[in-house]
Amino acid sequence: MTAPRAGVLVGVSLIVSLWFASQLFAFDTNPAPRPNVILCMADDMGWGDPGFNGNRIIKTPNLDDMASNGLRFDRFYAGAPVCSPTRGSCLTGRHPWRYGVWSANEGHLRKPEMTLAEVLRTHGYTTGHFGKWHLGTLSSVHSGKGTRRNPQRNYLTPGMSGFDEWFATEYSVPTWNPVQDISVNPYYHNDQLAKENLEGCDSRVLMDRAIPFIRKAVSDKQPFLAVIWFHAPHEPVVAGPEFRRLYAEREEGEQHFFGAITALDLQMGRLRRELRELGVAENTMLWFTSDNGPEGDTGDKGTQRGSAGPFRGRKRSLWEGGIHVPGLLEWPAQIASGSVTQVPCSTLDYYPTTLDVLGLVPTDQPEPRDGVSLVPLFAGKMKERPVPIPFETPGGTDSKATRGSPRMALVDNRFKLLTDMEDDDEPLLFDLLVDPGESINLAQQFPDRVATMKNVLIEFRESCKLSLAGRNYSEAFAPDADDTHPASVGARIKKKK
Ligand SMILES: [Ca+2]
Repeated sequence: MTAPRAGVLVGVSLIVSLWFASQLFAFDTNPAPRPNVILCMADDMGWGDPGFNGNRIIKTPNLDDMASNGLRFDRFYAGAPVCSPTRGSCLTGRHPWRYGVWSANEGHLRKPEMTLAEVLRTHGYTTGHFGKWHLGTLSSVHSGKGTRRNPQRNYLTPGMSGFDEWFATEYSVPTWNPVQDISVNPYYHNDQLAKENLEGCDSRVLMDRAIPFIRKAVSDKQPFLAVIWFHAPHEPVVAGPEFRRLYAEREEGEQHFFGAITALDLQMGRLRRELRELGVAENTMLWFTSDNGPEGDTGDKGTQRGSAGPFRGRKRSLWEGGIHVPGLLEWPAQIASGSVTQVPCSTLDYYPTTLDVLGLVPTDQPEPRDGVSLVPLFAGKMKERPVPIPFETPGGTDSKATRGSPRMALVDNRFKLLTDMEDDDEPLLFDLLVDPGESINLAQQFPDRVATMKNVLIEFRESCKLSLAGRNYSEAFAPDADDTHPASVGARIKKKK
């Protein structure tokens, strides 16, 4: 898609979305029973992969139905262009560079960080985590990553992060027959090695554990938080025969990739049906997103078939294709069907939004938070995002790590700045409303805007360094050698290339 054509489409849908915003949002500010919260996330699903974002090949009927029954975010951002840091942003509302989760399989969710599960549990919720974890090792003496991952330093399970029940892997597994070698990267169920019901579709395997957790919560009349992080469609992408058959006319790599997404979609349909049958669908906030853009450099080989839609770049880059991901919220009690928004929103917003919905203001949470509450958006009162969304990832324009994108970015309601933050840097400024493909650099045209946005990033980076040093915690915290901000150590960046 060329940039001008995309610009026209964005313009038209902006008008439509503003109409929806004024007509269809109906947030009820009266106290209601505490909603259940389910955070669902695909792994490496591109913005252009689901049907609700225009894909006409990959079958996602359940996600499409969820989109038409709830709120579709047309500008939803993952907290980072790779797995682990985005996952940290979901659970804390804080940028992952505040606590040393620089990239995939690096760092861990520090104990003094307060997670959404910890807050909700202290307010009567039961909490469960199902699927990929990626925020720490699940054993203090073993990581399947071998010498690249210190299991003792990074030992941090969902159970240590506020989850009552958890069924999780440390990192990615095949999307079919997920446990290839139980001694390398197993599923754990509450600290115990899982040994049963691990065959076939991984999306079903993990939903087989999430659904009994939800049933029990409903039976116990307890509100619940369920975090459901699918492994699909991350590599190794394998679809079972019944899913490959749906795409029999396609190349083998496509059969697996498309089939793995349809298998995930089937489980989303199963989950939504279960919520209806249990009578809790009405007041459950059911979120769906992806942790970063699609894998691969070109998307045209093997099983790396994800689509970034009209956007430039893919996973690992701070181009839109790396961070601009599918976003949905279904919550019939508060969100009218057919709602659409183009206000930029982020996985950073889950935490502050949930606390705002419940009217919770914990006194002991680390500040600052980088996300915002979306409750005003639900109420039709948030026409623009009040603060921009900051990004930083290891690499830079000359690095393979970011596939040629600069290492920092700032997204506001209209503009996006990308910069390496070097003295001889040539910053990039794009008007995302007319140029979502990031092809026309406006930096020389708007030097004041560039300077203002760069200053926000400078302040953000300094703030992250204070967080990293433990300054946001009420308890004493001693950072170790791995807690060094990458921008402070030039050699570390070069090593990552
Ligand atoms: Ca990922």
